[in-house]
Amino acid sequence: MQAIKHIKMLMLGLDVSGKTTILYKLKLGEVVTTIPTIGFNVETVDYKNGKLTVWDVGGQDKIRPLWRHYYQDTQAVVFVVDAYDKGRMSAAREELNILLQEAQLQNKVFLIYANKQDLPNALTAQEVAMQLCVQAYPESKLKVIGCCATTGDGLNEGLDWILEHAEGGVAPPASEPATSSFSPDEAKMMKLKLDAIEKVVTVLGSEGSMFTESLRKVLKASPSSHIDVNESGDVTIT
Ligand SMILES: Nc1nc2c(ncn2[C@@H]2O[C@H](COP(=O)(O)OP(=O)(O)OP(=O)(O)O)[C@@H](O)[C@H]2O)c(=O)[nH]1
Ligand SMILES: [Mg+2]
Repeated sequence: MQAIKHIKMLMLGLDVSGKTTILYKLKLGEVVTTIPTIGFNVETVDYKNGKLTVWDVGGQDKIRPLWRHYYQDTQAVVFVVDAYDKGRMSAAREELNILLQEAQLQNKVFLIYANKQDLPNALTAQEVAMQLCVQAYPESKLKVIGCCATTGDGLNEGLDWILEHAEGGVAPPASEPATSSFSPDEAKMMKLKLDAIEKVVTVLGSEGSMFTESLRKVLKASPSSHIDVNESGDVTIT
């Protein structure tokens, strides 16, 4: 029997690109009605010999500075593009470039889902690759795959590529949302992230506190020190 490969996948991309739809299509095999994600969703997906922890983080521009709080322990970045939204290809390219240059994400594999292939005149995977200027990357590092989250077409092809190319471990990644205990350092880090997120989402209104409440439960975190965060998501603790 093949050993189980544990992979933390971080799914990012502009808002409305289809990340949450992809997450629940993978997890439940169903199309769910989504609302814009404030914060994140996380699910574990069993696929072939992989146990994939898939983090789906909201992509609205106001909350993009928070993406970097999720980089740690990531083995595969899944960048979702709305292939129908030609007007925002350059914005997608800018965000992707930031990720590709990020120190913590060096040596990680990047899967790009060119989503919404069901819509008329959506850009093909090849056209998306051109728009994002990523044709020069070797296929073992970065791959663009056309998909449709609502039918599921192309999604498994992407997971196959990740299973083949992501490093993965035999034990769960440290940040898997287990109900078991975190080490003191991990707990401190998660609390920092939590408070940073909470500060920023206050600008978004009441949805912000709803999601941090559920996050607190998962992390068994409680507020203590004074946390400050600036507009780019930098955190100081006093
Ligand atoms: N036609 C079509 N619509 C899709 C597809 N995938 C997602 N959508 C629709 O696109 C809209 C946005 O989908 P979400 O999954 O909420 O997008 P998201 O990337 O999670 O957005 P944020 O949470 O704001 O970052 C929804 O109305 C989905 O039904 C697809 O493959 N085809
Ligand atoms: Mg979402």
